[in-house]
Amino acid sequence: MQQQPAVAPRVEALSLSGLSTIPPEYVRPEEERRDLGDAFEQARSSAPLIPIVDISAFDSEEADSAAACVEAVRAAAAEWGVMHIAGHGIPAELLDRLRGAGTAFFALPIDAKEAYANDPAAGRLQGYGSRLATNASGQREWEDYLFHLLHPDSLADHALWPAHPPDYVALTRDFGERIRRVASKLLAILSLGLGLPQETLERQLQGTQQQQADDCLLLQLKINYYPRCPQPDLAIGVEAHTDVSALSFILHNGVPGLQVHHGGRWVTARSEPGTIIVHVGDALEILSNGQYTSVLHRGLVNRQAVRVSWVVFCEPPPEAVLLRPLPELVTDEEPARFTPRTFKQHVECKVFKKQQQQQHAAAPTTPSPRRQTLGALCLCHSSAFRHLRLSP
Ligand SMILES: O=C(O)CCC(=O)C(=O)O
Repeated sequence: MQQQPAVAPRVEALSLSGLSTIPPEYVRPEEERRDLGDAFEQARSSAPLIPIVDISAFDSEEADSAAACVEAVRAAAAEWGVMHIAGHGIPAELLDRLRGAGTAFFALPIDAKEAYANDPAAGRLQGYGSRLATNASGQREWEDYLFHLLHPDSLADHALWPAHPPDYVALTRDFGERIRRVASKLLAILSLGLGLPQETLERQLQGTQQQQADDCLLLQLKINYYPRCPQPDLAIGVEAHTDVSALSFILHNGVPGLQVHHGGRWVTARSEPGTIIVHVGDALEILSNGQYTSVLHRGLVNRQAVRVSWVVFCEPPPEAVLLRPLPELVTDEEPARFTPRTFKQHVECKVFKKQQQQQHAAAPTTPSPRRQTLGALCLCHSSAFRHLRLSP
């Protein structure tokens, strides 16, 4: 049997080669292709709009404004599982410079970026990478990425962060501290939205290690780089999944591509200048006993422009927290909808379920031994593999 390379080919190199048809491993299964398409065309189609919520109103002296803000966030988290937040307090200039720094890293020649290459099979998940197929059918996604821990700073390995551009580390660290504060504010608002004291969700997510000097909520940054694709009807940038995180924050370079599933259809996120997109992830859906929705989403590609997105996953510590519906929300009428699990166990269960689905779908083909090994490795490292993308 032919050995596959341990390092996935960079999608950027494929795109720059000027190919007119994409390699078969990037062609998605027929049932998934039915509603794929060029992101620019999909963005033009009329659709309901993802809610925009101004969270600065939460700090208003007027109780009515703060209450209206809580209700708007609650409704968006419950009905959509996604919202654009305005009034987040992160200066537009910092966001622009952050985008500039990530873009400058990806503008480096591929060889220079390879100095930061990760190696998921060896357990090195941080760094520059392209997703290797871990599924039985061997399909890949049309993207390269840079992934690293962002916060707490004491746990971040700055040697893995790009040295070029020179302001990457300072800007990204500043952004991490600020997004951490936005996460706290949103968790307070979302706690009130459940009718609970505002510290409830954050306290629950921090877990038993809360007395430690380090913040126990982890932020992971993934910069997605989606090159131009000659056949966007056949490929996908990021396959449909819900995030395992509590909350995820997304910035992008204004090129459309993100789609969320709402009301039985895919809705393309618009560019809403000055806002940050926030997703509810699995951890929050579990704590809220399903009152908040972990949003199913995916990333489309297009023919004409490179898309870059910055995703920050805000997660509980892997083992110190038991994720289960908050007892205050469990009643005879609303029994617990989720089995108690640590975050790590939740991720492992999701991987296992996904592998079973894929093996079932691929039957009667038996997955190659290499893929089984990779799958097992991913399982082993799944607690660190937090950007894991899986359909529910
Ligand atoms: O690029 C985007 O907007 C979304 C990316 C995403 O969902 C992911 O990387 O998990």
